[in-house]
Formats: sequence, structure tokens, C-alpha cells
Amino acid sequence: MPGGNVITNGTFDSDTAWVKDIGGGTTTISGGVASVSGGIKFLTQTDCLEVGRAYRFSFLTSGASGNGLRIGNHPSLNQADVVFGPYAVFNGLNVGTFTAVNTAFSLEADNAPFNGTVDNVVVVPGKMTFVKVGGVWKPVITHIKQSGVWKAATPAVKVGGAWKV
Ligand SMILES: [Ca+2]
Repeated sequence: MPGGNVITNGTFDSDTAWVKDIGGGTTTISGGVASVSGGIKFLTQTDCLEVGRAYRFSFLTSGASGNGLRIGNHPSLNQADVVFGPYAVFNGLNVGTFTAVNTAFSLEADNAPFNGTVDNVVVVPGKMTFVKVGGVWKPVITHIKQSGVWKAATPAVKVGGAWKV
């Protein structure tokens, strides 16, 4: 599907498509989720990204513990291709954006192994830019794909309680 999820089996319906446990740990795909124990680079999907393209991602974590999570693009254990994070581990919806520097999408632990369950991994192409508001960089969606064609969207950002174009 053009512009749709580039991840295969992001809902973990079966133990397929994912490369598990690069660098150690034990990840089990069962019951519709991925259960991670001592995860290092625990879930990787290879050959799903186009280098230089911007993507948005989201996935759910529950029962989570560990020091930090990050997103990598290298198909093996290579920290040079970390494109998002590290950020503190929490339970709920993890979201972010990155520009691909390699072809794999990987969920990785940072600094200490990750434990918990993962579900609903979604990675979609999406042009993103950032604007500084109140000293904090915020992502702004500037283009959307409709029927296979990229269209400019109106970038707007909330400044002082009002949306500005
Ligand atoms: Ca599921």
C-alpha cells in the first residue's frame, strides 16, 4: 500500500518477518505480542526503509523496564545507525520521526537491557520538519501522500495558544 506501513507483521500475529535478539536477550512472538527479556537489539526488520527518506513510527510497550530505548537502522549490531533516542522507557505509545540512514528498522535498548512487551509497530513515510516553539523543537508535518502523490500540507504551529501558518 503506497504510503502505508512499511513494517510486515507489526501486530505480531505470527512469529515471522522479525529478526530477534541481535546482540543477546530472549524475545518471543506469541499471543499477538512480542515479549522481550534482556533485550539488546530485540526486534529488527530488514530491507524495509529507503535511505534518505523521512519516516514516522509508533509502537506500544507494556510491562516495560530498562534504562532507555532507541531506534536504529542498521541490520546488525551497529550503534552508528541510531536515528532516534535514547529516551526513557515507559508504558504506552512510543512515537517519533527519523530520516533513514540504512535499510533496517530496529528497536534497541540503550545502556541497560529492555524487558517488556511490544505490539502494533507502525512505520510510515512522512515528510517532517521541525520548528522551535518556546525553546523546544516540535515536529511539523509539511507533506502528505494522497493516492500515491505527495501534496503540500499547511504547516501550522501553536504559538501563544494560537495556531500560526
Ligand atoms: Ca498484536
